[in-house]
Amino acid sequence: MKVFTSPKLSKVKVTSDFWKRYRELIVKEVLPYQWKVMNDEADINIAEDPLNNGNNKNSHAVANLKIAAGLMKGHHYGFPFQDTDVYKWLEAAAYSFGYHPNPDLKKITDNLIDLIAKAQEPDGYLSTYFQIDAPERKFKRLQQSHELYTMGHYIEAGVAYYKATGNKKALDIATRMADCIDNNFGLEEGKIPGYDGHPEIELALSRLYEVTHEQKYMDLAHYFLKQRGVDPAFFEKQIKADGESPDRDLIPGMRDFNREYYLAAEPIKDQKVPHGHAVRVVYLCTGMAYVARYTGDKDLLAACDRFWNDLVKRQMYITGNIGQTTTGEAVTYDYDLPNDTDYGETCASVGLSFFARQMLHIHAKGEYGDVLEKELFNGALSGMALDGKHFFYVNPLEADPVASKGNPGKSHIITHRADWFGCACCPANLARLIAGIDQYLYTVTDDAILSTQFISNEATFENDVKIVQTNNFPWKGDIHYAISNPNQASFKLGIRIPGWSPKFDLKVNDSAVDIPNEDGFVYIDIDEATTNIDLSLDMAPKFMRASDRVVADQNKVAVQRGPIVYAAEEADNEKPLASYKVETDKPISYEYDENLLDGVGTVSVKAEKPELDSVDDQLYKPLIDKPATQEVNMKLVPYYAWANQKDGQMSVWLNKD
Ligand code: FUB
Ligand code: ZN
Repeated sequence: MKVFTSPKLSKVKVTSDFWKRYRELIVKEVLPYQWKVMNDEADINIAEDPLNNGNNKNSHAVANLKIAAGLMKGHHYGFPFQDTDVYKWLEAAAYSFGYHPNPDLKKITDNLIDLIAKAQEPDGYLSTYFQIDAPERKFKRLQQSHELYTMGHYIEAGVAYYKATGNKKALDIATRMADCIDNNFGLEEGKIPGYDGHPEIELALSRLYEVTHEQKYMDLAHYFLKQRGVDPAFFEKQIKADGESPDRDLIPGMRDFNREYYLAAEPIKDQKVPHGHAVRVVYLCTGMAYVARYTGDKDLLAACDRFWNDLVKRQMYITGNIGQTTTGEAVTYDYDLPNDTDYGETCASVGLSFFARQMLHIHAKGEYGDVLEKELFNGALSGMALDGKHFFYVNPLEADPVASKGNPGKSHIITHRADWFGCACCPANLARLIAGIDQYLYTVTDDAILSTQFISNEATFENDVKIVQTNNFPWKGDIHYAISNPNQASFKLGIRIPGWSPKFDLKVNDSAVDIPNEDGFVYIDIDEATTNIDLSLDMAPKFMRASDRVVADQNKVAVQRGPIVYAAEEADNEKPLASYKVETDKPISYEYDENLLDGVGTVSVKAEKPELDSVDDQLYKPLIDKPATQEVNMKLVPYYAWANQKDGQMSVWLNKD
């Protein structure tokens, strides 16, 4: 019997035109712009952020670090987790060096590492809010403090920076932080038997473990996951001890959310479905998946599967966005998927991408690659404008500037991307996802290399194995793989068959082959010196419907072609968009327009459009008085690119005939 052993992955170079444009944008626009903003040197309007209550102060994120380092005088400004904007940016910069070496930027980031090292306390602690303004309250109000979340974000950045540049100081800061946390948390006498209100440290410690191979970091991550919810009153007890008066709150209103909101009402193994704040959910899930993978903890593994199923099968928008309500930026309940009041935070999509990537390591199932692809090409990507300098925090599926202005219940929905936010967690989070996209293309298991995404790339593996994938995805579905294997190693290549293309044609060395689809992958045995594979996917545009349990999408259709979900905009279709009735029995046409929105495939559907009632008409009338209608074309653009034309209504789900 042949033995298949997967060669280890060494490097992936992204060659996709679609992603090369975004990744160059990260280097040329996004990173410089965000650095300016965080140094308070950009001319921006934060007051536009509806969640910022008209406050137009600058970011102050770098200044906070300077004050903590003793290089500047002043108070902390911003959220207690303001430092994390800088760390996510640093992580994105680290990934960008992998495809775009940039000595000028590297000077800035090396100096930033020095600054962070100066700001760090001798015992490894670093959270500038507490260092500057509340040193006596360290680790005393973990429900709200975000201290472990903040340090976790540095740990992720430090690991990434060390891996990209070899800068040992960057890693030392991370290990010293992790050691500080290890010294303070745990069930031993004198330690805090708790965890952070915002999960993140679990995934960060797992990444630290991957690079240091220090078991204590995995054990600490495991501790946080096992301990969560064991004492459901942990946060309340801390608040009691730290001072119950609401003035003692670090973030007003945070104490009003219940234990479920913090995923801490009971141990994770007993939690049936994820509750609460969407980003907390997906960060926790990512940490659970890492730790389950490295420890084999069956309870955690079962929780990963449960949470995944609930989120993806019952609470995820067709664009991949999650979080249905602005109240607490939270998930709500199964099949509750309102389109015009949803939240769909960019960070939640980034976090779901992390979770999907980890689940691919646990089970070789195409559905994780499907969700990852959905985020990359829709829900996460919509978080940034084509210019790289404007961002969405909230990603609705239906929007109307008039409603956002006139209805307070919709004021969180903005119809053009903002310069920045008072709580600016999303912009750099998306930057790190895009800059690090090369890490999402392959999953190497013991017996197979899984190619999970159709993003052109050249990947080198141990034993001189090279896989070159070429295509013009997402616009075309012809995917070519050229595999060079000069030492004739034996391994399996698993190629994902996307859920949206159950029909596909596959050729190996020009001969058609009929290989079964196993859980979303086809496996090809590779042992020749060269192998060529051609996969043709079904790129016909399709009308999609939601489960009929979703009240908000009853009698509505969306259009999807390949992984791209489409949206109608007022810029292309006379409003109101809700008045059109799409004729689903008529064909959908597709056209690639290189001059629109930096080059996009657009689709066009036929629809009936009624003449609008006069404003002087009665508001209600007998159904029999039907208005005259005419057949029109509706033009749709990819959801990720919406709000890059003139401001106006947008809708993903369209009424049907
Ligand atoms: O609480 C820290 C971050 O701020 C969360 O992850 C985001 O949802 C925003 O609330
Ligand atoms: Zn965010």
